[in-house]
Amino acid sequence: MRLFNSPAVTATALLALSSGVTAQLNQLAKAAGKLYLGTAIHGEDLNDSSQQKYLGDSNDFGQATPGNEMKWDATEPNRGQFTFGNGDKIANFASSHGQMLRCHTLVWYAQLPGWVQNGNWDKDSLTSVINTHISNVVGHYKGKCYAWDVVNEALNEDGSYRNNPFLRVLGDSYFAIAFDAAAKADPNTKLYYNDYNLETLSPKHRGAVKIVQLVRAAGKRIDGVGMQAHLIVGQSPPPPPSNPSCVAFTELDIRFPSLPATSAGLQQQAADYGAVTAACLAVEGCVGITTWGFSDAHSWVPGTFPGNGDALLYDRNYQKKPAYSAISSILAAAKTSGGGGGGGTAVPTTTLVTSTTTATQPPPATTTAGNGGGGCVSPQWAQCGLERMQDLRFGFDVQVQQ
Ligand code: 9MR
Repeated sequence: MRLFNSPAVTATALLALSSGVTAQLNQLAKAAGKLYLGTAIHGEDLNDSSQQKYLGDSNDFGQATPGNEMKWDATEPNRGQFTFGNGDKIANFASSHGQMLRCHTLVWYAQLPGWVQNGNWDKDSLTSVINTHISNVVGHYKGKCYAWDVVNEALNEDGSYRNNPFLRVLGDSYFAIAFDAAAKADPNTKLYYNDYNLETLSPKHRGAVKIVQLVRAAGKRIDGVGMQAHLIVGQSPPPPPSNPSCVAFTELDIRFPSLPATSAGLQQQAADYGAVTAACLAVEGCVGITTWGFSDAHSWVPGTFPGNGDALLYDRNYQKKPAYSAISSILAAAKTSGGGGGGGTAVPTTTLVTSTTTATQPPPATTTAGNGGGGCVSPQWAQCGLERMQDLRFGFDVQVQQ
């Protein structure tokens, strides 16, 4: 099933390539009005000098997300004992290479230490555990994280809440508890709900809308929704129609369901990457794209989906794949005169590869932000306008409540 209009992407890509695209991905993303193009960095990557060269090149990757090092099992393996060494290495690497940091993640059913998983909690004690965890971890990184994935993967595919220790004890109140704690610990970081399979108007997508509404109805701040975008070559769903719903692609990779990839397959993958890029460009509220790693030599995919793989932008020998060129070309074609402000992109119609991505754009935001009435809380990220989720009408068919 090929849902993207690949020929349009390919034509645009070829056009831009023939005009000679030499700038790198993050440079191009900023010139096209986005805040960043970034990558996940796993701690072990930094022990490998050959990877460091690519991961630290902020012209390509202007933003970093720690793959594992800020998760609960890494930061509070035992109750009240906080360990930040590995997270700090990534935060320091990002900072010394001039990269923004997306911090990941606070409340998640996975990589949750046994003491949380198996504790005999009641509402008060688990609330206290969440508050302590978040205030310490977010507090430790205060001022360093452009965004935090506050709650991760809390939905089943049918849009219902995933069974986890937090839901079992606290019901759906744990969302507001977590977002409130994060907001208090760092008023300037963007607070995201992050999940996979939100890229279509599915029941799960509507579940994410419900979470946004729930948190806001409780009077707490939630700034964005991360679409992880772990996709499959040739099956990548188009972005939601007429709906500038996502505010970031947070873990993008597009895997082959079987290997080796053919050269036609690599072209399809390039088209799919191009289409995701075009989708972000077409949506003013989409601040940036993060790929989950950069090289096919280092990816979570084969370990989780045996036989699948080659999902990233560089091959196993660190050579750029057609996917890299496709992103580069689409971004180059979308270059704006202003650049770098996050949003406000002017996308040539030739790059709007599917009509479904031509969303009704909210007017560019200037002064006030939606943010639960909080105003522009984060001017240093030049991102105030992107807080206007009420304008983004997250969820397409449901107005986000203030
Ligand atoms: O990349 C991470 C990998 O190293 C871990 O083994 C895995 C364990 O859960 O988590 C991976 O990252 C996940 C991310 O935190 C949340 N979305 C799915 C990612 C890929 O599994």
